[in-house]
Amino acid sequence: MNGAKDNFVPIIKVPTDERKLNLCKHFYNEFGCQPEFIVRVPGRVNLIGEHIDYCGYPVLPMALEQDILLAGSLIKEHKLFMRNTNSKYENFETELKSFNEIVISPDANGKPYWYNYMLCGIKGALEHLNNDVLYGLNMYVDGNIPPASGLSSSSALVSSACLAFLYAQKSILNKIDIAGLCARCERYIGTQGGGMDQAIAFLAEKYCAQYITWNPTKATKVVLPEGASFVVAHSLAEVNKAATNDYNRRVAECRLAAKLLTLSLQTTSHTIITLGQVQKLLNKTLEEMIVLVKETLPKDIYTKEEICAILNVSADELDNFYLTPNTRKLSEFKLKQRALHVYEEARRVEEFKKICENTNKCVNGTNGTGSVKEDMNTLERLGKLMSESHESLKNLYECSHENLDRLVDISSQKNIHSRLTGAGWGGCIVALCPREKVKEYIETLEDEFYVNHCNIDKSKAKSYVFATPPNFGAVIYITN
Ligand code: ADP
Ligand code: NG1
Ligand code: MG
Repeated sequence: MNGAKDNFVPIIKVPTDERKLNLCKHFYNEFGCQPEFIVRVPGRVNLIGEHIDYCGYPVLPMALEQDILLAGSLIKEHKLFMRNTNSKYENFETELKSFNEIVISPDANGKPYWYNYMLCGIKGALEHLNNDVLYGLNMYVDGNIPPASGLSSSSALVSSACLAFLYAQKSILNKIDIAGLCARCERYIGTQGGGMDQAIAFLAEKYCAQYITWNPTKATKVVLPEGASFVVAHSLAEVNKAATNDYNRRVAECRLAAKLLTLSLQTTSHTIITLGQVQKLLNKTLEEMIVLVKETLPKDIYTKEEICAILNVSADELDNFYLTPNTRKLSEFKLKQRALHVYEEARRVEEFKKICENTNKCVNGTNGTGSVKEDMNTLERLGKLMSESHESLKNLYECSHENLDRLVDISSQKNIHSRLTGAGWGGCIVALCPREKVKEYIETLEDEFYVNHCNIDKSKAKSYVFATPPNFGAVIYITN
């Protein structure tokens, strides 16, 4: 049975391993003392349910072994010192200002500095603490989540800074609350994320994926079929989501689609509602919502003027209530395609979860037929949902990349289903591979994608593709 302590981030004695010892050595050389704690926050791979968290729909991610480690020690001065074991991330230090005074601005090209993500976490913690702080902090970061690749390195960084800062000020939050706080404060970077990455970072458990639902945030374990392995492969295209308006554009298109769909309810309020809320208000099934989208949003493109006219609002009102600073200049929006993806993807998540649960019953002998044949059929059904998800992300949501599509095609020629994972426009695919075929499948990707298609050395190719079991969530390690 879960005890109340399971609701909080575990605080445990640090296990010694080479990576943590190396981090402590860096820390000592820089700050002249040992860290008092090391915070660990994992990256994640989303198995299914892409671009629907911000529409209020459940998602199904699991945590990775790869993580951000942040070593910290308290200092009396109200200052923040940030260091990184990777020399491409420059040193940063600043006075510890009040919540309002922390301004998070990108570089001249609109790309956030690495330490901006840390500042997001600290800004969120300061807001939570009402600026009531005791200590400044020395921080040293070591990360091994491939950055800008859809495996949620950004949220691991934001969350590690927020968790470390709260811990330093002796403030303890339960996992659900800190996940919510981190989701809100990562938005200071500029993207209007839905909360999946921070939720799984804190609520993940070893050996299972989590079905995450919203309002209130809740994680339900999903045991994956025994014969299934999940393989992650990098497309070699990195994309920083806060440096372009692609992500926020999709968020805005979903908001506008939701608003147009609610017109049939004759509402005049300006409150933002999600596609999920529309479904609830209309009391319809996902299938009925799909039909409604086709009837109500027939056009391929809606101009800003058309939307203003339909909603009976001025361009300024549209800018202020529905759009973000980086989407206000857009003049055209795709509403039908985005809404169709969201409702269909939400349906795939439900199906994926149901298949896992039924298989689990079989394996546990409830209906007594946990045969190998049944398992193959299960993997095929789950895989098919993943392939459909990719098709939809590519065609309706338009967030794929030619390298991602190439990886998916090579996989499907080997009868392996896969899909892009995370926000897309680059980053990684996740593939469902029968356990006994993992070695052969990884070899195929190494040869056909990395070596033949991208001209990469076979030895280097190995670092871009890995099989990953579900890992555990955030932890605070104490060092003495
Ligand atoms: P992701 O899909 O990985 O979350 P984002 O575009 O949201 O991608 O965030 C990527 C950014 O996070 C990087 O450009 C970098 O600024 C920051 N980042 C990721 N990992 C690290 C790290 N180990 N150290 C410093 N900054 C990191
Ligand atoms: P990545 O790719 O990790 O930046 C983003 C969002 C998620 C979710 C996915 C798409 C943030 C912090 N994360 O993830 O909330 O919407 O895209 O499913 O904005
Ligand atoms: Mg991110």
